[in-house]
Amino acid sequence: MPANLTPQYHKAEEAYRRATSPDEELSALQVMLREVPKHKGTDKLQAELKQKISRAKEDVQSGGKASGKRTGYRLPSQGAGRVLLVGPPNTGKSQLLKALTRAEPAVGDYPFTTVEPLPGMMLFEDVQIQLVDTPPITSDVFDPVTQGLMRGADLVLAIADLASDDGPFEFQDFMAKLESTKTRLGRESKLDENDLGVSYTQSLVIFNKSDDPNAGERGELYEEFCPMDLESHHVSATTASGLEELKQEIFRRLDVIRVYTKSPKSKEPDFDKPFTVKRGATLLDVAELIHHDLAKNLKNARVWGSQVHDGTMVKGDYVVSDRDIVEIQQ
Ligand SMILES: Nc1nc2c(ncn2[C@@H]2O[C@H](COP(=O)(O)OP(=O)(O)OP(=O)(O)O)[C@@H](O)[C@H]2O)c(=O)[nH]1
Ligand SMILES: [Mg+2]
Repeated sequence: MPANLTPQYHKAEEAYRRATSPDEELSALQVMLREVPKHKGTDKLQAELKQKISRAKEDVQSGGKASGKRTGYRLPSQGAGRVLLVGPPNTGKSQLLKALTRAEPAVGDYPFTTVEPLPGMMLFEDVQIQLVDTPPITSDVFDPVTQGLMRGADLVLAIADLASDDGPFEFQDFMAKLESTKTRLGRESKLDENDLGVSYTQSLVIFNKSDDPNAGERGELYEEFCPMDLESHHVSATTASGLEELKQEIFRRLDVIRVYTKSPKSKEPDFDKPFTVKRGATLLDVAELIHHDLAKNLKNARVWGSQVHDGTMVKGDYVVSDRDIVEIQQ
């Protein structure tokens, strides 16, 4: 990927990776082409973008039939980020959703219990995070809805089964299936440098059913038959072992920080529900979350937090820190 691409380019690239309709793809690609620096070093990228734009235009005209890939399926986003549970059948994806949220998915000791995505909210400290359970992926099936959700997720948890001897082989099939598509697991979320159509979403492997008496040996089988370049965690959805650590890791991976607001009229901040923004976001981004007009009319704010003296006066470009309290003045 050429250096010195603008922040707008990277933002559009992210939108392209997450696009669920031809319209969204086309508008993201058009921004990418507009933003790419025009010189010899980017000739290849420009050509690829132009080609993708003409294909996306065909797709828009045919209502998505030209590629048949995008579904336009939408699941409303909620909370500080979306975490998708995927994997081979019967590994305990639904049981994990049940253990981590208040959702009540069907859990069954047979494959293909889950037939459609089901969201639930997980509370970590005072932050709500959306988890989404999905139907299983095998060498035969990887439905386009799950594919779209994977591309759009902030984090994917690939669930592996430590209680079945078939586990490592089914996981192998699952990984091979992903490799045969353009939607893959990665150490970080990005588009492939050599093929912009291939999307990686940051992922963790979760070895579930660690309560099984033979879990240790099966773990070794995974290492032998299915080596993976991804970080992993061992948990049990039924005994809850490892789940607290998993929650912490999920929060860490979302890379969000929380900000509490305080009205100039009241003495106490509102600690009930923090606003969450990506690390590196500014006060202006926080104001935008609260209300568009607040961002438009933003002049100053006072901040209480770990990186500033109490009540420091700041402007919209102030980079917020975790657990900052801000009092916005218009
Ligand atoms: N011993 C043990 N069994 C578990 C654990 N988690 C799930 N199970 C069992 O594994 C079986 C499958 O669980 P599900 O949650 O339905 O699995 P799934 O991955 O959602 O399955 P599909 O929807 O078919 O893909 C059920 O019988 C669960 O009770 C665990 O941590 N330990
Ligand atoms: Mg299920």
